[in-house]
Amino acid sequence: MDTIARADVLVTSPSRNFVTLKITTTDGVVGWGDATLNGRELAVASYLADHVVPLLIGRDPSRIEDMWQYLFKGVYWRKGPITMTAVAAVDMALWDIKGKVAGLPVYQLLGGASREGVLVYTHASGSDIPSLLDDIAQVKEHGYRAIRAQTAVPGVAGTYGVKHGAYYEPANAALPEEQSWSTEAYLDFAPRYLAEVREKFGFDFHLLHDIHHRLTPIEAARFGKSVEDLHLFWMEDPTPADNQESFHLIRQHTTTPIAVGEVLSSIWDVHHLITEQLIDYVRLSVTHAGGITHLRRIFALAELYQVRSGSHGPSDISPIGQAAATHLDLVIPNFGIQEHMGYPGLVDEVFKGGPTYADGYLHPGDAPGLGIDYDETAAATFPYSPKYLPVARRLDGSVHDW
Ligand code: CS2
Ligand code: MG
Repeated sequence: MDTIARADVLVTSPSRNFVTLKITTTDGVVGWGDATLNGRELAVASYLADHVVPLLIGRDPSRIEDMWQYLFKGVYWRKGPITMTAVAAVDMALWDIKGKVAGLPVYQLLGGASREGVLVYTHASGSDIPSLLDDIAQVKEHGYRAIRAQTAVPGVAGTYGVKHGAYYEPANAALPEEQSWSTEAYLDFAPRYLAEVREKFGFDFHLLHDIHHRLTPIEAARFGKSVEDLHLFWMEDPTPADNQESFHLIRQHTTTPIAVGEVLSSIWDVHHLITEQLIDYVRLSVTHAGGITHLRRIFALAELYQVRSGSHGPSDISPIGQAAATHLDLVIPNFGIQEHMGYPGLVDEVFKGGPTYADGYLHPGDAPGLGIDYDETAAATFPYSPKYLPVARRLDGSVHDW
């Protein structure tokens, strides 16, 4: 019987940090899993190397569900982003191996394609309204049918979501940068710039906006109401979802669709949001929510309540995680949209292959497994470099939600 012969945890930083799990079987089949958790990369690397790798050796790589249960229930300390990212990496690597052994792409193992391609949204941003409008024009030229729009807020230094140079990367400093925040300025400005976007470009594309947990429920309700005639595809993370109940308040006031999930990692973090129909899109990622096995279960629950998927796909999920997401997206009946932020140039020196983009859609391709490779020699030339997400402070100096 083919068993797991070894597992290696690899950390590389081609412009930003990525953690990768490589599982090798006694038959020499290699599976890749993404274990990247922005700003906490080494915690997941240690969890895997110190506590998970020793458990894998000698096990049957074909028993994906059993391995998932073993690593989730068997460890006693379940859930949480570190654990669920580590479990996700093992899960992804085992699906990759299963596909390679079967000679089939993972989406075929999951039930086959339900659609021709995966609708994606990408980012546009600007330091002011004219530069946002220019950025949207450029993004539209690349064929994107869905665009997330963010602009710096006047009087607020370092607003979330705005590029500094050619590329937007929120984890930008060896110690967390401190940025400022004013809810009043944001609530006054954001609806106005989103209205200008619709005025200039019309309604024939999906417009998204990320609030990044900055509002209270009643503020989010006011925001949602004020942009209703702009027909946003969604407002993302209007308020922190630690208290799932609080979304009832937002729902009572606005029909603007709501997307939540990027900082959450298990079905228990979203089950109330889903079963009470408090959100329209569930945005957990394969990488942070226990892999294909667990995210598929979350999407199946969501389907019963007409909640669609909208998976998180920023540059801090590696191309392996993005490939795994694309396979799942192609199959599930309640797919909504997939984030496709793209990567800075050096990343494709390490990660080879993966989904292809054309005309607003991604496709995972038909190579066996996840369809992506990792160049270990290239990766070794990019050593880990600590990079943290910023911290937000209100104008009076107190800490705000990031
Ligand atoms: C985000 C991210 O993609 C998104 O919607 O909110 O940019 C997020 O800030 C990072 O993934 C944090 O790790
Ligand atoms: Mg977001």
